[in-house]
Amino acid sequence: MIILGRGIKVKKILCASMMCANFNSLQEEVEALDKANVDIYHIDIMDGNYVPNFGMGLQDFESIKKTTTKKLDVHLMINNPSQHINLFIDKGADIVYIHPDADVHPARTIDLIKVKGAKAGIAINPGIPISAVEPLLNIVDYVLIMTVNPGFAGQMYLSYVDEKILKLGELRRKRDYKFSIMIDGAISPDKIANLSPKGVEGFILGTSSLFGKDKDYSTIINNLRNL
Ligand code: S6P
Ligand code: MG
Repeated sequence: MIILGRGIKVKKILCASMMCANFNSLQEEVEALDKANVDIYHIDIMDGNYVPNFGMGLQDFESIKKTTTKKLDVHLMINNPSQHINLFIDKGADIVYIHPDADVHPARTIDLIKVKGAKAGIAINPGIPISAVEPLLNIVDYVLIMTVNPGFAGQMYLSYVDEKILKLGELRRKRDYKFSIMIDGAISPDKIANLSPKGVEGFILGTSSLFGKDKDYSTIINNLRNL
């Protein structure tokens, strides 16, 4: 179900970007997001090296995992991710995203993730073309297109990435690839409304659409689903 006529809703995968949550009450945050029926918890892991910031850690991951039965993804913004994927999969990560440019053997790491029983995704930075990762498209479950440079929440959406998103959708149609297209970075309601009918299934929701608003999560998620 990808391109549909007026009035028919396209199914969306709505992911809560937990680095934007209120850490003073993480458990309540997860309970409210569960109630709002988000699909996936998105956990940003950073090493202060691949990106100039530190994100969430293993303990945050574990704490969220304990509170929900929903899926957790880990977005590994770290160098040499293959060295650390066991850590997260053993603690219950359902989806692991690596940045292929951070890994000497990304294809091997993707296989490793799948052998360990998780779904594998690649995250593509704004400055990286689809052609650079084309051989991997056949073996991944998810492609996460970064619409900001990775490392920080609250940045500006980089519109030049739109062309790449559409190109990836086209390539998937042509070659019948099976991955889902996800987008991450400054995802506002209008981006969701615009890109959902164009083949993007998944949206990482941070400060641009979910957190720090004056509405409750259930109302927000419901509105986003109905866009
Ligand atoms: C950025 C990270 C993202 C952010 C998310 C925040 O490096 O991978 O997942 O947490 O983009 O959303 P927003 O709406 O504040 O940009
Ligand atoms: Mg992310």
